Amino acid sequence: MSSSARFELFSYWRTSATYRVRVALNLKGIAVQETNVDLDAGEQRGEAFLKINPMGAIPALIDHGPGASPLPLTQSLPILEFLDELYPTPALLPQGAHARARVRSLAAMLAGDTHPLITPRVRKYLTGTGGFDDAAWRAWQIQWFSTGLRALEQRLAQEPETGDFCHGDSVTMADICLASIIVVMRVFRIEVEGIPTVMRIMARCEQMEAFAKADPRWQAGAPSA
Ligand SMILES: N[C@@H](CCC(=O)N[C@@H](CS)C(=O)NCC(=O)O)C(=O)O
Repeated sequence: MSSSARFELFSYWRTSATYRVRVALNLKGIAVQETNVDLDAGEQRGEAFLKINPMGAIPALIDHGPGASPLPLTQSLPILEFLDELYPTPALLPQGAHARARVRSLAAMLAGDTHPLITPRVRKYLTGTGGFDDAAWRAWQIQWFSTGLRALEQRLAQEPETGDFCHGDSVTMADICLASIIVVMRVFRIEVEGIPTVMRIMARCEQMEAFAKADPRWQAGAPSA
């Protein structure tokens, strides 16, 4: 890595999980050197990258700081928690055990139960072995984006802890996950109807530079960049 940045992020312009890490780094003002892994060319399944993450998925984060472990960190939510522990301000989790569990639960609905279903590896399997054509794949994407976001909408609309953001009036990792799904839906030109609270919070997030700068459209390698 040639840059003097402490962190190296293995990334690709349009990925949802990498976007989460980008937003967290931006919120905390942490410099990063990005190393491109071309998902469309299948680089995530190449021998070199599988040494970094045997799961063949990004993000992966390496801490090149003095005395830091050289082992790459993977999985966006543990990476967010790692950054939050190293750089506590602004906090990505609220105070209080119940509040923290709520935020982690909202985040997991999207990062754990929604996003993995629409990843390139699932697409590769369904359109190869599974016999899906493009229309069936698109219907699949719409099905799982809708299921996750409508369940999230129901919770956000009903639970009194919801504020300007998913939890109160400060950004948490739940907002980062919410935005990470909407930005990637835009890349695929998919819209889900009937999620007004989700879209209100998305608009609020996008007023913040940390989110705006992380948008897939502005990343190196994006079609318009
Ligand atoms: N649960 C993981 C998901 C990682 C993941 O699936 N990343 C996608 C990009 S958003 C990927 O690299 N996919 C490669 C593939 O599916 O082949 C996380 O949150 O980091």
